[in-house]
Amino acid sequence: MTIVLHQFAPMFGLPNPSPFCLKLETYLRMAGFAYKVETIKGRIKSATGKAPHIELDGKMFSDSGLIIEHLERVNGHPVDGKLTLAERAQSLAFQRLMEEHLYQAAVFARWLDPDHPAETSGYARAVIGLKGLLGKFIPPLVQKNVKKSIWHHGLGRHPTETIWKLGIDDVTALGHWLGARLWCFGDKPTVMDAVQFAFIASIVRTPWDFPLKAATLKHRNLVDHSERMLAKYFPELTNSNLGVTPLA
Ligand SMILES: N[C@@H](CCC(=O)N[C@@H](CS)C(=O)NCC(=O)O)C(=O)O
Repeated sequence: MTIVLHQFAPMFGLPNPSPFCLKLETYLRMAGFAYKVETIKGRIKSATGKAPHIELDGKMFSDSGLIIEHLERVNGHPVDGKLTLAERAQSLAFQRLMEEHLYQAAVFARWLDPDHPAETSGYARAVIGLKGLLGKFIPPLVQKNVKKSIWHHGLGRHPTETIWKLGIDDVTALGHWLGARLWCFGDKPTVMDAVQFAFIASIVRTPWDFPLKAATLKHRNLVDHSERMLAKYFPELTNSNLGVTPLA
């Protein structure tokens, strides 16, 4: 089986600034699949126009969740195979919480945080990666589109403090649910661990401060879980812990 993973370039000391790319790459390592990375430059060439996507034996697949479902099915469920049906239901519900709701608050932080205009436009320029005049004019247009898409989702129609509160509620639910456990289910990581790692690391590694990050840092169990995942699946990055000083 030959897998080519198309994703963005690494950033913030993480394998990827995109939680969906980080989730999928983590899954490939959890399942023990060999893969090659192609860095996306310019337009994303997947069927959905979103990253990540993979070529599997020459055929294109998009959407991290659908890709994982496919790889699990055709390879005897190497990662989530031992979960009970009730655990699968919980895993799916929390994945949806992170990917369909918390994600919007994280995107707001990265692209639109009103208290950090210089940082968010610097991030937009870095991710888009264009130079010269295009590099000056395109990133603000993309930021405008991001604002529109969060508004269409609904979260973006709230005042800023409500957006932070709604994201913080998601992280609080995750923190309380994980409690003192090492992994989300049982004695080894599953797909939900990959998703939780990707989202928590994306929030706490964003290199400026915002209320969602401050609240996430208070959930040491979630930050420790992310560090455990990073050390286990990306040992080449272990020297750079999540860049977080332990809370007293
Ligand atoms: N459901 C998709 C979501 C992927 C997604 O939203 N990717 C973002 C990066 S984090 C993207 O490609 N955004 C570019 C765009 O929307 O044009 C998945 O699981 O792969």
